[in-house]
Order: sequence, then structure tokens, then C-alpha cells
Amino acid sequence: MTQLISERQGRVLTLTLNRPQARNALDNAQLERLATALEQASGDESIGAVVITGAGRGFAAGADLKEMASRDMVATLQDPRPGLWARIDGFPKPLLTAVNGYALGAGFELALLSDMVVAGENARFGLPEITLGIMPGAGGIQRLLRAVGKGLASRMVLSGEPIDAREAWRVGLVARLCPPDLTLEYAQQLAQRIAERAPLALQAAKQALRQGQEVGLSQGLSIERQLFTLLAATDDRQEGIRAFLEKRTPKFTGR
Ligand code: CO8
Repeated sequence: MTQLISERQGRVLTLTLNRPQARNALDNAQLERLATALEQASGDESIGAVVITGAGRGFAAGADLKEMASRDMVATLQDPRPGLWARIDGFPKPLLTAVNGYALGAGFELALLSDMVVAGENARFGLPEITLGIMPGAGGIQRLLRAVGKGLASRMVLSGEPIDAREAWRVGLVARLCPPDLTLEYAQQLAQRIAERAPLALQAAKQALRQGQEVGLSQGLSIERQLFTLLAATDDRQEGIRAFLEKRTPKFTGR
């Protein structure tokens, strides 16, 4: 059985986590597949955006607990996971997650790492690690804290209880809420529209959005201005403005 299904539609690549027998748990082999697929997509000019989704009823039930159970502290120290997560995090193009059902632990961390989450009304987001005697370790605490602030992040991390899709949408974790049978379609349509934009502008805007979450306002403004200025050297900037003035659709080339 293919554990990571890869499908192309126009300029959008959809990657489907497909380990239903383990509720799509993210073992190291699956993170490696994801990292490799994203690196290939990064180098492929014909791909403008990627959607990650889960097969079956849920998105992903976290790290693979059967794999994790056998790891002692030394094995955890030597675990390739941090490196695999860094490779996934380094994907420079727009990355969407389409979430139905549970996104727990590492599954939620993957959604938090993505640029935006499209969620079905049946989605549940949670960090249940504390109920297992551990804590999130792949960025879940840091990203959640920055995304929703101390109150909700503390509630979720310390209680381990999930929140539903509506609450996640209200606090801005979810970019678009939809009926569960339309989640993937909505995510792919949104990704398709995004993928039609100028690739270098997308990359720069993604960088500004991400770095903006890490730095103070004045540094963020400076990064934004520098990236904006760099785009003035691109063909696509000339094409985009010219097309508007000539009342036609722009033809972007990624140059
Ligand atoms: N890992 C491995 N197998 C799993 C996992 C998992 N995370 N989740 C479910 N499974 C397996 C079950 O063991 C079961 O297998 P089997 O049929 O062999 O008994 C099968 O999937 C079906 O499970 P359920 O019967 O429980 O399925 P339900 O549909 O009733 O429930 C849930 C689905 C709600 C998702 C439930 O399975 C569940 O709560 N799973 C565990 C969720 C969890 O605790 N996740 C956190 C994992 S820890 C983590 O992500 C830490 C990341 C930090 C990494 C740091 C790295 C540096």
C-alpha cells in the first residue's frame, strides 16, 4: 500500500497521508517521504502549491506511538525527526493542510507548520502528549503559543484536550471552515488560485509572513520592505502591473 499518495492537478500537488491502520500516524519513514516529496516539489517549476491531507476519517493521530515506545533518551537524542521536520518546514512554496477529523500531536504540529489550514466542521485539533506523560516536541508549543496566545495554548498543552473546528476557526488557526465532504476540494481550489500567482512574489510573501512571526515589528517591517524591493527586479512584477493596465490576465513566468 502506498503510504503517501501523490497526485497532480494543474499546478497543485496533493499529498495524502495513507496509513489508516495507524490513523495516519507520522512515523519517521512517513516524515522522510513527506520531506522528500516537498523537496522535489520545491525544485519543480510546474508546481505552485502543495496540499497535504489525510486518507480516511482523520488527518493524522500524531507521532507513531508504537515506534516511539521503544526509544529511550539516547535514541530520542539521536532521532532524525528534528532534521526531518526542518526539511518539511523549509518548503518555500505555499503549503496548505486539508483537515477532517483528528489532527493530534504531530498531526496538529504539521497543520500548525503549514501556511493555512482548510478544515471540515468535524475537525478536532489537539496536543494530547501530556496525557501520555510527555509533551509536544516538534514545535507544537512554540507555534501554537505564537498563533493563539498564552491562554488557549496553555489550556491545550496542559490539559491535552482537543478543540473543535469552530473554536479553531474563531481563533484563527483555521483559514477556512467547510462541510467535511468538501474540505479537500476547497483546499485544492484555494491552492489552485494561489498557484496561479507569481512564484517569486509568493515565495517572498511567505517568507515575510513566517519571519514576521519571529521578529519584532520594526525588524518585520524592514524584512517586508527588503523583500518588496527585491521583487522590483522580477519580470513578473512588470508583467503583473502591465497586464492590469492593459486589462488582461497576467502571464507569469517565475522570472
Ligand atoms: N501511533 C500509532 N498507532 C496509532 C496512533 C498513533 N499515534 N493512533 C492510533 N493508532 C492505532 C491504534 O493503536 C490502533 O491500532 P490497532 O488496530 O493495532 O490496535 C488503530 O490505530 C486504531 O486506533 P483507535 O482504535 O484508537 O481508533 P479510533 O478511531 O477509535 O480513535 C484516535 C482515533 C482518536 C486518533 C485515537 O487513535 C488516538 O487518540 N490516538 C492517539 C493520539 C495521540 O495520543 N497522539 C499523540 C502522539 S505523541 C506525538 O505526536 C508527539 C510528537 C512529539 C515528537 C517530538 C519529536 C522530536
